[in-house]
Amino acid sequence: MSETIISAEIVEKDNTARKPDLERDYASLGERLDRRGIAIDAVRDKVEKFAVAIPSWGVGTGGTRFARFPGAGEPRDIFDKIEDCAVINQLTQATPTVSLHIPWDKADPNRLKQAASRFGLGFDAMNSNTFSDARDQKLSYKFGSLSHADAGTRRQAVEHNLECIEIGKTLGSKALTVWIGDGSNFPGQVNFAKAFERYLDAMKEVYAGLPADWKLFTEHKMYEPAFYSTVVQDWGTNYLIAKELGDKAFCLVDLGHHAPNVNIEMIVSRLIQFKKLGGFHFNDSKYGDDDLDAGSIDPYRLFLVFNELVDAELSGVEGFDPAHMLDQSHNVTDPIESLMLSAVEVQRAYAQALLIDRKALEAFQDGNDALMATQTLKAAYRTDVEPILAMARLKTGGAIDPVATYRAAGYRAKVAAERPAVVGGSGGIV
Ligand SMILES: [Mn+2]
Repeated sequence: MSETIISAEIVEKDNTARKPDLERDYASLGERLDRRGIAIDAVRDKVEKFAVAIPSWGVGTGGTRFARFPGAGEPRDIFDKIEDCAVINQLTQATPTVSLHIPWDKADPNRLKQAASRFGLGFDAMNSNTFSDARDQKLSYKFGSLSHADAGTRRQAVEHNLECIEIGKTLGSKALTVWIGDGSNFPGQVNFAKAFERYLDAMKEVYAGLPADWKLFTEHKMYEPAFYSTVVQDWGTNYLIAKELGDKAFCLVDLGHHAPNVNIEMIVSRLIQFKKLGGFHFNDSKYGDDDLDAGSIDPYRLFLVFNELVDAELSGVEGFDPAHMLDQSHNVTDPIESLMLSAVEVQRAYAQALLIDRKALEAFQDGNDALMATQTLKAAYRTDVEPILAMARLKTGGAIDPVATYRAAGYRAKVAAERPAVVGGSGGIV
């Protein structure tokens, strides 16, 4: 039995008060879904099994390019971060794994493994960092890493990625996510083709170091920190990379890494169709890589992404098994609260997508009934699935209302007393 951080009595007390209303809401929704030919318990079962990984860097205050305003009780190191992640999973029962960033989270892998398993947590994809310079680093990444003009710098970046794989092997991770900040700020600064060629050559060495049962995720991003050109700037380039590297290489879609108004759900569909969808960094954005909470700006877009995912799941696309991770930065909210709600938002989009009448949708598509086709999606999206999500949490030992229980437990005040404020910190936005 794994340890819990929030006392069971507090969770129980809050759940007991909310349970009668939840049961009524669940029964009422069950009846309405039944009329649509949907068994509510089957949807709840699927939601219970749905998991999304927490990024270790997400539990600290991220800040922006301009300033960082540290919150109370911020994690001092990866072990504090693991405790915060344990709280998120205890209350939501949706986040059983943590995604680490090296070197930010560097520590004895065996100690890390122990610390996580105390709370029943595992490790998701490892993330390498060649977009900033570590304190004792020999060569700088100021002008790039895996695509750097200098062979020594590229070698150093390759070695770092291989080290991430080594650490991940001990932790039980099964994937490496690579995002680089390489690119240029001015026209003419970089030769596009040569830089991409150097990147591919370096990534081939990283790929060669992957264990047989691992996956390699490459993450594209349109701009920032490079503001003129980025080596891995879009899903097309990302697809070329995955194709070039081999069967264990897949594309990772960070929802905030596209131009405004780009049809992300169609990108997802294309990557599924050509067996190169590796997974997601869920977040939301209004303008750029805003790293806002999942579903906070455009929940319909999140739903439309899940429409594609559920379509693939139900049609049994071979090898379809995308990784789900959050990737957010929190400047004005308690990171634990934001991450709990984001995990729930991702689950919500999944549950809503499970309610789509796919037979009817297909008939409307084939019959060119645009109005009814789009209404079929809306009917599922408009359904308030909260009782399903809450019941899934209650059944698995979580909180009916995670934020309310978290606040009642006074966790933030408790850790604020135990963890002295840190200067600087190791947050980041990727
Ligand atoms: Mn990301």
